[in-house]
Amino acid sequence: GISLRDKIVFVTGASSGIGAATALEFAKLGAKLLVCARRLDKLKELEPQLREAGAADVLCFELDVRDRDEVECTLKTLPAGWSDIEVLVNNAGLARGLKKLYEDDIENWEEMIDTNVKGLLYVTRTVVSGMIARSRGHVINLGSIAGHNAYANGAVYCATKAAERFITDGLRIDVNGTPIRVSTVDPGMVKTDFSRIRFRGDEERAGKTYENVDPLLPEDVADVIVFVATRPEHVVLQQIVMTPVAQANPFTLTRK
Ligand code: 8X3
Repeated sequence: GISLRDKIVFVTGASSGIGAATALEFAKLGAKLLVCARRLDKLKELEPQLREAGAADVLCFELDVRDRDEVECTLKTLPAGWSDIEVLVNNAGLARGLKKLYEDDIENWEEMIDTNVKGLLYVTRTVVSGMIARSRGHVINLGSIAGHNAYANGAVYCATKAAERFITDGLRIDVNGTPIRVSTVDPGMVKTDFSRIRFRGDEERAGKTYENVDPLLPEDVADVIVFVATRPEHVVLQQIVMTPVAQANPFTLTRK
């Protein structure tokens, strides 16, 4: 595959889970890691690990992708040497709640739509305009099997991931004719803070999600993201769907 040594890789939501694992995998390739999250303290804990793993350099900053002005301002005024983003991994995202649509908490919807859809758009708009100007770059979005099938009590989360899938496809069409590549990696069950966040700290309910099943690990997804990013420049892996073997789709899961 192609080398990402000294190339800038930007990962959003890098403080934990798939984002942190992905930053670490790119660090091993000697990339320059540009990482953001809402929790700067968590990122600061990750920074020495990224350096130790081989990152050419690391720049951590606090960013809430929902804040449109903050996204634009921060990304347009990156320090010297940090603006030529080669790979953007749009990882920031979350699920909130698992309830019937007509009983669900509207605040949960706002948070998911603002982060998973609007936040992704804000970051993409800003970063891709630079990629177009430089005539190079790769956007890798985090989708989900939830974007392929709606499941019970997850209508809005699934809708945000379906939106992500179509935004990815639409963007790929819009950059067609340029060297820019656009991909989506769509995992099923991954063992991260996903369920703890979805269930707002209800550890028992969150734990049950991963009981008696070998879920994907964040590193499994990071591995695939790095594979996607390192294909020869004429190759684009448009969409990768990956699940634990025990999971065929969101509602067909066999527990041991
Ligand atoms: C996470 C996968 O199926 O739990 O996006 O929604 S699922």
